[in-house]
Amino acid sequence: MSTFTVINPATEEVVQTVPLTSAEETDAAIARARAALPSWRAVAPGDRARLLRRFADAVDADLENLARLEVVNSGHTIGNARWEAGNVRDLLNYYSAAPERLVGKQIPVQGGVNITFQEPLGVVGVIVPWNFPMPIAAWGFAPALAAGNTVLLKPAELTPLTAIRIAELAREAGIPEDVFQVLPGKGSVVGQRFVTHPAVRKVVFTGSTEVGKQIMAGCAAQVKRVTLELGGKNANIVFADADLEKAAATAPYGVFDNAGQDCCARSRILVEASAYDRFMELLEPAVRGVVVGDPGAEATEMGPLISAGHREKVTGYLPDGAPVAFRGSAPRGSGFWFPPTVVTPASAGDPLFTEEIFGPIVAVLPFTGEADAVAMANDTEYGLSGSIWTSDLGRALRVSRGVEAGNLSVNSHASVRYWTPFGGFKQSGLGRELGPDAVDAFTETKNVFLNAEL
Ligand code: TAP
Repeated sequence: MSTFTVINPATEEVVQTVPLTSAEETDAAIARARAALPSWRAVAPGDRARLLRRFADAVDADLENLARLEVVNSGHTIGNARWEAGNVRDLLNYYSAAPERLVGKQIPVQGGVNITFQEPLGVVGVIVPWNFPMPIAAWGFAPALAAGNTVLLKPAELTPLTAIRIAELAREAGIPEDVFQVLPGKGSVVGQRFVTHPAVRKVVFTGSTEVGKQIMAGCAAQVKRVTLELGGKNANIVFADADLEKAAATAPYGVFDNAGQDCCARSRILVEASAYDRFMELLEPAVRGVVVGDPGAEATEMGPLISAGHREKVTGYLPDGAPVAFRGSAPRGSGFWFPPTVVTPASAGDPLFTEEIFGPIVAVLPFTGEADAVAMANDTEYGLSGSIWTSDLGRALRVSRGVEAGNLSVNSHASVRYWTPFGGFKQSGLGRELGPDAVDAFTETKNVFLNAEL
């Protein structure tokens, strides 16, 4: 049996060894998930709702344990990790209201009655990346289960521990074993079977745009439903009329949270030319003030990168002579540390300004006027999130409508709330997760006409 050794990214110590699911074991799990469908669908709506609420309660009771597991496995700060476990609980509670509300329509027709049903899709495969193991898993499994589907969850090979624990909690709460299964393993093995196995009716994928394209192409062979949440190179647009102190004080947290390993990271800062010097003056102490260190300590604001390989990739963006303006601090010694770094590329074509680095590097460039800001923000294949800092409400609305991205914030960097929709424009993704309509993405609409004139 092949295994994966989980390493604590803050210490480089071995945490534990996890068995990897083989292709044959994946097929067996898919068969069990398929066999479990009729009985899961048949659970009365109120009972399915109750089971999801019990699952939420079990997560809540285990919140500190889940958070500590994430600190050790992923290097997330304890504050973030508690929020992430709480997000799983909140999603389960929110979507536990769905089973009794999966209403159809009665549409007037001649000679009978026409009604619609929201039918579950069947077996759903959820493929999760390593950057937010808990929330991204629950964004898929909570609405999918609520809609009456059975779910197979593949955590990232690097970060399986919280997913394994969440599966145990589901069982404790009474969710049948085959209704929700967690399969730690490789994307090229387990994830690939989700794409190619005909019994899996939908794939929910979050990760790189490159792999997302392969998943979409693979799903096309079976016209398989697919939701994609992919990369981002998001713009934080700061106008001269903004509260510059607040914009500069918050900008580091808009990009360096989770060590920049966030598809919503505002990794491009566009500053109106007339405010550029003042903004940079304010940004420097804010960046130097980010507390980087032991992710388990309450005061820590940024932990390490996920792995040695990833740190190497991020470091590759800063060769000798790279346009580094200033940097924060990071511990030395063991751990995959990388200090918060601000760069000022010479042009908007620099890879520092165009590529998703997925680390704590932010590129700053000036712009002149609203149209230039929107054009620069949109000059990317991505379109996930972004921020607009201004004191002019009309401008805030105009720029919000002009930027091609799915999730924008004005005078804020908040992108994610479980009750509002989330997803990308352009190559940042396909479909939406979260919010009131997420359950629709896990159902098919069936139309039935009943002839009243026989
Ligand atoms: P990906 O390779 O895209 O991995 C994401 C998930 O997909 C993992 O669970 C992975 O499994 C699985 N996977 C990989 N190849 C697959 C395939 N052929 N079929 C089915 N599933 C497959 O991302 P990564 O290697 O972790 O990170 C690479 C870069 O992607 C990062 O540096 C970053 O730029 C970007 N990224 C973006 C996001 C978001 S949220 N947009 C998240 C993570 C990474 P295993 O890795 O376990 O084998």
